[in-house]
Amino acid sequence: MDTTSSKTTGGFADATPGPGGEWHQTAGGDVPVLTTSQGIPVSDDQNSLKAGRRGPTLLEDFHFRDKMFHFDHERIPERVVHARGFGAHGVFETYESLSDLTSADLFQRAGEKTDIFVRFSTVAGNKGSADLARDVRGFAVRFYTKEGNWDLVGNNIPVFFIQDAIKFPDLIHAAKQEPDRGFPQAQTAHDNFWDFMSLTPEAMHMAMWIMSDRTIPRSFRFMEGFGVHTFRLVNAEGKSTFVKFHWKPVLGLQSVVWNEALKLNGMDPDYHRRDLWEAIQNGDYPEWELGFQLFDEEFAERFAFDVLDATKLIPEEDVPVRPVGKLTLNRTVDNFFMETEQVAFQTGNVVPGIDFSNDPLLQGRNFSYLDTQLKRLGGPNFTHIPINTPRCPMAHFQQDGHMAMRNPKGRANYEPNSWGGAAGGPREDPERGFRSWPEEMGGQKLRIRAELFADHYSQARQFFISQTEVEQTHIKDALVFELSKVETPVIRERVVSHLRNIDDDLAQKVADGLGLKSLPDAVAPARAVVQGLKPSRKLSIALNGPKSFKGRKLGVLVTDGTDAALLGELEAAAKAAGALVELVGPTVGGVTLSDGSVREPKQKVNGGPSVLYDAVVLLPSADGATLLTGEATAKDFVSDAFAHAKFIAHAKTAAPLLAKAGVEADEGVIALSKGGAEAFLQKCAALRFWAREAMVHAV
Ligand code: HDE
Repeated sequence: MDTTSSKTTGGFADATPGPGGEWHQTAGGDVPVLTTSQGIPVSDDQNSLKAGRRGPTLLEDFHFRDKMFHFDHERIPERVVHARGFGAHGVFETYESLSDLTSADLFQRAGEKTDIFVRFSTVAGNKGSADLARDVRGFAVRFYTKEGNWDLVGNNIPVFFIQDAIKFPDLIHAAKQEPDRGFPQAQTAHDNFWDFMSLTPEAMHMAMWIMSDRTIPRSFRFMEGFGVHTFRLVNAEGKSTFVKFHWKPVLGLQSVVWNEALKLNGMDPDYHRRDLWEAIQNGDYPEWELGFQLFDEEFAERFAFDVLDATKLIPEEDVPVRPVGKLTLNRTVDNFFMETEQVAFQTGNVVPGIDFSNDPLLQGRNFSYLDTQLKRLGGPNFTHIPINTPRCPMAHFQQDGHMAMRNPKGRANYEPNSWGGAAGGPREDPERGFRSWPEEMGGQKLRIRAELFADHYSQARQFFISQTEVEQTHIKDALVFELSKVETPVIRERVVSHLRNIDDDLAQKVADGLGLKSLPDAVAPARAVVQGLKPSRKLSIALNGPKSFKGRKLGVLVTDGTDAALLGELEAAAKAAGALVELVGPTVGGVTLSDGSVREPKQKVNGGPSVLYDAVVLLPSADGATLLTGEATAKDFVSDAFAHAKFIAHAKTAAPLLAKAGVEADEGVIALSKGGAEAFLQKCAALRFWAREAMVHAV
């Protein structure tokens, strides 16, 4: 089946015309006749076959049985983690030849284009959970290279909770719903999670990241991706270079605020998938640059942390990220299940020129990803599913198994054989084939961790001091929020004991936020905290935001009598800035503007809250504003935008609504008059008027 082109017919995706290019059976024109799954034309799909007018349904009704049997078996197990995800197709373009570093075919030629498929996801929530859960985001990329599939299965956070894959089942059990009650869903604000965390000091660096705004991205389009582990690049001469992979969004980083996330989950649980779908459908293709952080054994030796430890990162100030190519997402899927659900990423999918390191987390993943597909997709032939089929020639002797679509042709199904030439089938090629980098190995078999793995707090502290003041406050608020949901006091206190090794001021503020009577003693660190690590700008979202309002969305409140000229100017300015405008009104049926023209708002005000937008503009007429003062959701539209530190522009006529919402004028609240739209949009590039936040959050 071809998943690369859009279908022109509805119904079953395999509804291809017969050998003569004609439908065998048509219901008129190009409309095919409905058939059973065996191709038998169906005359009546509304009524089952019955004995007599009011009699029982007959077992003989093969059409009913065929339909119901298939429906009964539509579900497959959801992913044990990263169950909720959203995928899209795109292309990766290599900037320049990297043959000095790697023999990977996709990096040999400048301008080389490689098809890719990306799936973004949350980790803990089940398939039907909400997009804005506080959670790590998966950022899994498949490159369909000319020498096989390379899967870079990353996250939007460069470090991980644990150091050894053997702890992964414990971590995930603790994070997901508690087993006796089956809740809470898609959130870490519960006892089991923080119990595990507080008993696992290696998780403290990650704890800082997940309590930061990284776990509530505004959109998949505005977040980074990381391969997390150290990998190896190997060139044609067999020279190896260590590498860490980075994805950087061209539109800059952006997150929402926590109260906004909570509201978004109710108003639009599909907020992230809708955002990506709409951006691609509108031709506003999201882009990321792939970057390499390259280093050698000598750096690895001298670096203060172990490069095989996935709870550590290498600051970009120490090893800069070299951009090597650009990923553009330019096509939505044709079918969610066929592509997004059935895609089977595997960390073990590497191509010649790319190799693993000994990171014990990566080593464990290489087992898990292959193993899990067997359960999820039901058999070993999942590479026969189009989204998983390499887009390069394949030749091997694997055969049979459930749902085999392609068995090798001919007599030879083993090698060596005596059949010779093409009849003998494929042979290995020591030159072109994948060769593992011949690292020296030795020593005893031991269940231990290398010494530097015992450093649990140094980089947690570095992350914290790299944040802006607003971001530090958000981390504190998130910790207080999550731990306030923890019912067992000793767990709350244990977390604070760890925080004391990260930042004493943070520990004190969290203790105050939790109402602790006194500050608990610090946990004794297993290894001395490295002092003097410098802040790294790249670890902050706020310091890596966009340069313009491009790709962002304005919510504009309109009513009958809205100033048409002002709205027109705003829309033109937004278009020029590459931003989207969505109208919100008292009804979706239409509002009549001051010039008599009629516009249909996309949202009714109670379904279009300001949390859906990056900034808002209030353009009601005087009568419209008075009308809206009686509508609680219109008041919320304004008061939420204000509380979430958004830029608010307003016509003079909006004054009653601003008053009703309790808005106090500040530099983020802008009176809009003719000629002012462009300046307002320029201001919006800052995304939030953060100075307001401290004024509206007292506890
Ligand atoms: Fe995963 N992870 N993981 N993970 N992971 C899965 O594979 C696992 C880890 C990541 O969109 C599963 O196909 C182990 C780190 C993403 O389909 C499973 C360990 C990182 C996705 C699995 C980790 C990730 C998964 C579940 C610890 C970032 C979604 C379904 C050693 C670098 C891929 C599946 C998609 C999915 C195992 C840790 C990223 C069970 C054992 C670290 C993006 O195989």
